[in-house]
Amino acid sequence: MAKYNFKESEPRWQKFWQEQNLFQAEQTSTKPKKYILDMFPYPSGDGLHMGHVESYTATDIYSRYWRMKGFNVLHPQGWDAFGLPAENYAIKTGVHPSETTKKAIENFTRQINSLGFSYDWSRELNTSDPSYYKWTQWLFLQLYAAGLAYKKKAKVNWCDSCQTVLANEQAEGGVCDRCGSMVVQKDLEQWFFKISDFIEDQMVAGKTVKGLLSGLETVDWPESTKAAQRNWIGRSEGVEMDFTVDNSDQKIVVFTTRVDTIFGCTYVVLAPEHPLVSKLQIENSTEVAEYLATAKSKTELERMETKEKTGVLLQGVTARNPFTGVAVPVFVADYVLGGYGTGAVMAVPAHDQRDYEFAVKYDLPIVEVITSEKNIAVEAGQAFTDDGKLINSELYNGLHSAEARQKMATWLADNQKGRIKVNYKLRDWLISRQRYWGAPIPIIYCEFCGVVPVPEKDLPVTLPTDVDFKPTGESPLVNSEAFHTVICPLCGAPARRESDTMDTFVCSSWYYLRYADSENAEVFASPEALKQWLPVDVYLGGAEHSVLHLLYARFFTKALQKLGLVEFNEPFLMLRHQGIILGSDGNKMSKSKGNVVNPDEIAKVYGADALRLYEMFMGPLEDMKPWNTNGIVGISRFLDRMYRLAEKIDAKLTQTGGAKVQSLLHKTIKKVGEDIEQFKFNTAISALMILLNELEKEPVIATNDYRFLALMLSPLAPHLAEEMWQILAGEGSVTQATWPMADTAAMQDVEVTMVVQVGGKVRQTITVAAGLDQNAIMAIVMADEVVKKWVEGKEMVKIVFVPDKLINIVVK
Ligand code: ANZ
Ligand code: ZN
Repeated sequence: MAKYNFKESEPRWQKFWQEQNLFQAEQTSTKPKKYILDMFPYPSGDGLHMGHVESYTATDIYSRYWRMKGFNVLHPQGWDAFGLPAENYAIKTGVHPSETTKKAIENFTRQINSLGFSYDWSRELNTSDPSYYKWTQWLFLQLYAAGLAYKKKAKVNWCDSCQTVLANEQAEGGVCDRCGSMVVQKDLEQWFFKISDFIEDQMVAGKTVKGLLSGLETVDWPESTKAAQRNWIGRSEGVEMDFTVDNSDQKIVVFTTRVDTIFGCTYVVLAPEHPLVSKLQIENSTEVAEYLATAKSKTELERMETKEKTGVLLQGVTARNPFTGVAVPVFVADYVLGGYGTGAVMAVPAHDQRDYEFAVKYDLPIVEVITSEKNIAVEAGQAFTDDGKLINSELYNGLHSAEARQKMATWLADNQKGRIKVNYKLRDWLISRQRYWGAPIPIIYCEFCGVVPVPEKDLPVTLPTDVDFKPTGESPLVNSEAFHTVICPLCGAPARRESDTMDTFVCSSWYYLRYADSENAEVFASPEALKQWLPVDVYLGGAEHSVLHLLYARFFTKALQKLGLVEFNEPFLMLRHQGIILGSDGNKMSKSKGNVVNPDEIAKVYGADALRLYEMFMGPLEDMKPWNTNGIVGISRFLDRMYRLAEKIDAKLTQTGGAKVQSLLHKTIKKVGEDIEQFKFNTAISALMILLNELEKEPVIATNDYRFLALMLSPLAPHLAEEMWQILAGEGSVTQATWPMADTAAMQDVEVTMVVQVGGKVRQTITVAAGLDQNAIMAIVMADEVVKKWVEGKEMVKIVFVPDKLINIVVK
C-alpha cells in the first residue's frame, strides 16, 4: 500500500464537501440545534496565523462531532472588515480600503478552505458590506429612539497619531491599543451608547432583563473572563455624605467605601474639576488657579500613578465632619478624579495610602481609628488599609468595620446627612470615530429641526468614494461633497450629515444575530430564525477579548431584549479561549522576531490534517504553547500509520484481537467522544495513538474496527477519514455517518488477577474472567491444587470476598 498522499487527497475532499454542500445548516429540521461560533476575523493583509488555525480547528472538530451525533449544527464564518489598518494602508498607498479588504478576504477564504474547515458559507457576512451595515445603522436608530444612544460633550481619549477618539476600553493604561501612542484628553462632542444602564437587572414590561453583572452567573465561561468583566464594571458599594462648608450654604458631598473610618478624617479633598472650586470664597485664588492649570495638562493615568501627590490648601475654607461636627481643612488635589464618585473625598491618612502620603507631605494630622492584632499602622510608614476594630470613634468603639459601616449608614440616613450609594467604574461606550472605514452614523443635522435620524427607508447611508484619506482630526467624510449634499427629512431644508463613523466594535456586537438569517433584506434577522438558532451555544476566541468585545456584545443583546427585538439575555452560553501559540523560541510570533510560522507553508509540507492535529496535540487548548516543527513530523507519521492499517484488513474477520483489544477499542470510542465534548483534544488524540499501537500488534484487522477508526478520526483529521471510509466502501461521506456507540459490555476489563488467602495469608493468585461472583470464584479456588492443600481437613468458618480482587477463606 502506498503512503497516504495528502497532496492529492485533501483538495479532492474539499471540493467534494463544497459540491455536496455538506455543512449547510438545515433551515427546517427536527434535530436539536447547536450554534458553534468562532470570533470572526479581521481580514488583515497578513492572512491566517497559527492562532486562527488553532481556534478554527477546535470549533471545526466540535462542529463535525455534533453533526455526527445527530445535531443540526450552525457553524458560520464571516469578516470583521471595517477598521483602521485598511484605512491606514490607504493613507500610505492610496489603495481604497474596500479593495484591500476584498483581497484579504479572498486570501483568508482560500486558506480556510485549504484546511478543511466545515463552515456554512451560505451565511457568510461582511461588516463593510452595505447589506450588513444597513442593519448596524438600523440598530443604532433603535437605540437612539430608545434613548440608549446619545450625543454629549465629554472629556474623551484622543489619539493624536490615529487622529481619532477611543473608547475607555481601547485606551487602557493611557495608551492607544491600536498604535501604542500616549492618549490625551480632549473635550469633544461625541456619540455614546448607554451601556451603564445595563449593569444591574431591570424590569421591562413585567419581565426581568438581567444586567451585565448578574447575567454572568448564568453562563458557562472561564472564571478569569468573568472576573475581568466584573472588574471592568467596578461595582463599589459605599455611602455619600455631606460635609457642610462653614460660612456658606454649600456642602461638599463625598463618596466613601470606608465610612467606618470617618472619625479619622482630618481633611477633605476636591478634584480640580469639582464645580465648588470656583464657587467657594477662597483667599488664595491665584495660587489655586495656577494649580488647576497644571492639573489640566495631565492625563488621568498620570494623576493616578503613585508619584508624589500634589495639592493646594483652599485658604479660608473649612468643612464640618457630619459625625463629629469638627471642622477640617479643604484641599484641591489631582489625585482625586473628577469623573468618579462625587469628585470629592474625605481623607483618612491613617487608613488610605494616598491620603497618608499627602498628609505626610503637607504635615496634616494622622488619626488612627481602626486596629488590627498587629498594630502596624503609622509606624511602618504606610496606612493600615484592612478592616478591623474601631477605636477613637466614640460610641462606635469596639465594633468591627463591617458592622460599623452598617450602623453609620443608618445614622446618616436617619439624620439626612448621607445615603447608601453604589458607584461603578464603567462609563458609557463612546462609539463615534473620526475615520472613514466604518459604518456611517445615520444622523442628519438640520438648522431648523436639530438632530434628525435618517428615515429607515433611506438606509443604508453608504460610504462615499470621493474622499481623501489624509487624517485631519475630522472624519475624511467631512470633505466629501457627495456625502453631504442632503436635505432634512423633516422640513426639506438643506442639511448636513453626521460625518463620524461607528467604532468597529459596534459592527461586531451583533453579527452573531445576523448569521441566523444573513440574507434577509427586510429585517436584521427574522424572529423565527432568531428563535431557531440563538443564543450561541459555544463561542470560541482569544482571551484578549475578555473585556471589550464580549462586554459590548452582551450589552447589545440586553438592549435588544429590552426593546423586544430578541428573547434572550446572554448571547454566548458557553465560552472558551484558545491559548496563544508562541514561536519555537518561546516568544510571541512576530515579524520582527522572525519566528512566524506560516500555516500555508506547513500545510504544503505536511498537509492540513497534520497541521490541524498537531495544533490540537500541542497541549490543552487554553494553554500558551510554543511551536515545534518536529512535533508535526510525528503527527504526520501517525496519520500515515492509521491509513496503512488498512493493509491488514481481513474481510472475513468479525473482530480484531481478543477481548483485551476490544475493550481498549471501546474505551477509546468513549474517551474520544467525551474529550471532544470537553475541548480536550490533546488527550483524545493521545488515546487514538495508544489504540493504534495496540492494533498494529495484531496480524489482521476486522473491517468493522477499521471503520471505528475512520469515524473517530472524522472530526479530527477529516480528509484522511474520508479516504479510510472509501477503502471500506462506506456510504457517502464519513462526515455524515453517525458517531459510534461504545459497547459497554466489551469495555469491561476482561480478565482480573485475584489474591487467594487462607486464614489471612496469601497462598495463591488466580487470573479469571472479570465480574465473577463468590460462588463461581469458590468453585475455581477449591479446584486449585495449592489452595486445596491449605484447606484440606480444616473447617471453613467464614469467607471474605472482594469482587475481582480478593477471596479469603477463614479456617479453624
Ligand atoms: C475614605 C476612605 C478611607 C477611603 C479609607 C478609602 C479608605 P473604590 O473601591 O474604587 O470605589 N475615592 C472616592 N472618590 C474618588 C475620586 N473621585 N478620586 C479618587 N479617589 C476617590 O474606592 C472608593 C474610595 O476611593 C473611597 O473611599 C475614597 O476614599 C476614594 F481608609 O473614602 B475612601
Ligand atoms: Zn429640518
